[in-house]
Amino acid sequence: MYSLPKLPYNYNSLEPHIDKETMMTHHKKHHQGYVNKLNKYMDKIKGYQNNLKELQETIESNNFTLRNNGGGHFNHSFFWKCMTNKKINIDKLKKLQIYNEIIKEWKSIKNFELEFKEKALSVFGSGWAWLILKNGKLEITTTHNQDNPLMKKIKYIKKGKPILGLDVWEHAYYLKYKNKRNNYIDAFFNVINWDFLENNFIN
Ligand code: MN3
Repeated sequence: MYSLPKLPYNYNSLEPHIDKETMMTHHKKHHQGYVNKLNKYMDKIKGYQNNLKELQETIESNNFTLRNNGGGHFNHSFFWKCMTNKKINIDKLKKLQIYNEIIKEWKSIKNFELEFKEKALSVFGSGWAWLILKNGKLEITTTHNQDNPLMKKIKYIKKGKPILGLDVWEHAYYLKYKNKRNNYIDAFFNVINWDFLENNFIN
């Protein structure tokens, strides 16, 4: 069974950038909802373990259940770790391999943020913006709904290893930022967990 991971900080830790109310609803209602639906689905297919034909049919007819809720659980578990309330100082940041790789690709963190923001704003409706590692190179891409760059069988997705992910569903920002996804993305840049990115990049 899948379970809701604990946040690595308190609900109010990311304020003023990401507010407590949004974090609570996002974690306890939205993420929990994906976990519940995923478990319900796993429970359902467990009953079919002795009937392969029925199992196959159930998986195929419930493809979106698995894709949306499995994706939702993975993406949110990843997203919480992309953020932190601990500020990193510039000297330490400059020592990180991910920092130097971003500079190599975009010349400055500002340029990187501009492109990331542009892509995140381009998501129509609900989805995610990602920094991925593809064939040893950093790229920025987006996905719809709860899809992610690890989903191998879905054609439109640019595949790669997620390094950073940003939830741009309205539920991630509407309480504080209303329709201003723009301001939410700027706020997100203040709480990026560079140590987590470094870890994703190296390992
Ligand atoms: Mn979300």
